[in-house]
Amino acid sequence: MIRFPKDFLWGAATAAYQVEGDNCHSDWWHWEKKAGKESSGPACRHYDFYKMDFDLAKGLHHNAHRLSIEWSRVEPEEGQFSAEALQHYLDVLKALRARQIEPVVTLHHFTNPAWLAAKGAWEEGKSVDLFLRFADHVVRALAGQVRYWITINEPTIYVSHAYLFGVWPPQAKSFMRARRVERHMVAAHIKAYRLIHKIYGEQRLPAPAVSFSQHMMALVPCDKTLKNRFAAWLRHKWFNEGYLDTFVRHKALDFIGVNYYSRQRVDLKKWGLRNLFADVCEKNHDPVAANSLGWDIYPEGLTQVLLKLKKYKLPVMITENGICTLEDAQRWEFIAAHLKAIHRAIEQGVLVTGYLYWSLLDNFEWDKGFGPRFGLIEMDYKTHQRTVRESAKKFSRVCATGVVP
Ligand code: IFM
Repeated sequence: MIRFPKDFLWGAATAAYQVEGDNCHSDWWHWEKKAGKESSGPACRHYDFYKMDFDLAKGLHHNAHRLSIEWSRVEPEEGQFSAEALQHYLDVLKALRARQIEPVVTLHHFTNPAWLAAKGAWEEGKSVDLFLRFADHVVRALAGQVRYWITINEPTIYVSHAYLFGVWPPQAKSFMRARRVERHMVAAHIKAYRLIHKIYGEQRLPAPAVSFSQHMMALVPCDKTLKNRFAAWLRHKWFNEGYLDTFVRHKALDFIGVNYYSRQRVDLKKWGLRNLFADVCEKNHDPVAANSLGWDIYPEGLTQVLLKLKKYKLPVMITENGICTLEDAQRWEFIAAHLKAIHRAIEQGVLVTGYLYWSLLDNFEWDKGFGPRFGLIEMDYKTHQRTVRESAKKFSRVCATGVVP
């Protein structure tokens, strides 16, 4: 039996575009149609049904919930801020508070307003100021309800998918463009961090806790050769720790948000920048179970990455961890194994403060559409009926007691 600390945050995470539905002013809305991808359409209709979803979360003993603010709803046209959208998000946060659920609020989770995308999105130098203006409106309106802020979700994933691999809008494959976007996102986080603290000071609110969510992978050399050990080390530095090091240097993190899903087995094919960052082992040695998207399930990797965060001397919140599967029993096994992995890191001195499962609901998995099922709650996309899965009920016992059987 494993017992977690008393004040631990337990819950689940979502992102606006993936659950709300009808985000027609977003760049993704236009891109998914242009690229012939599955359309997000009404998604889970969470924009309308958020109270019902929070009742379900409350019933499952969640005491925390991560959500994101859709920039394109708050600022559908450049410089025009929607009082109605801001009021909506205020109502959403009050609905969480009324249920004693602590909100964790993300400002940027992959999507941009279509007007920003038309200007070149984050490639554009002005994107930093435009993001800050948006953040200023949102934080001033919502500060009274929020303690935990995530400025940007998974910048490494956003930059690599949109600007290196070319699978997300704007489908670029350019190292130079990726670097520009990365530079702007780094500046945006640092400035947003300071802005959020400033607004809380002005509003005489207790200090907020501000971070970003870092997608971390266990990067494991596929054999003991020096080249693969070196490549795995370098990739860890770049992929897992690049942003972290910069933000820590600028004193722009109050905690570390970790999104963890899987491992990558590093097998360097030849010496080249692309190879160093992308080569993976294709041999079927050391096989493990995988989720329905083929990602290796590797709970021990979570202990490994958490232990590597010890040097930053900051609290860590697991802002995402989850599995897409059609076998719900596998979901509970996944959760239990990862909670044990987190506990092992806590025992070794890592201060982990919360666990937010990805995701509360089945939802729109970006270019993969609605196929992957990550939810604690099953979604019938025709009727929008919600059904609580058995894994959710098992996880709810952990949320209620802090004990993993
Ligand atoms: O659905 C995504 C989420 O938007 C960001 N983190 C990973 C999840 C699963 O792919």
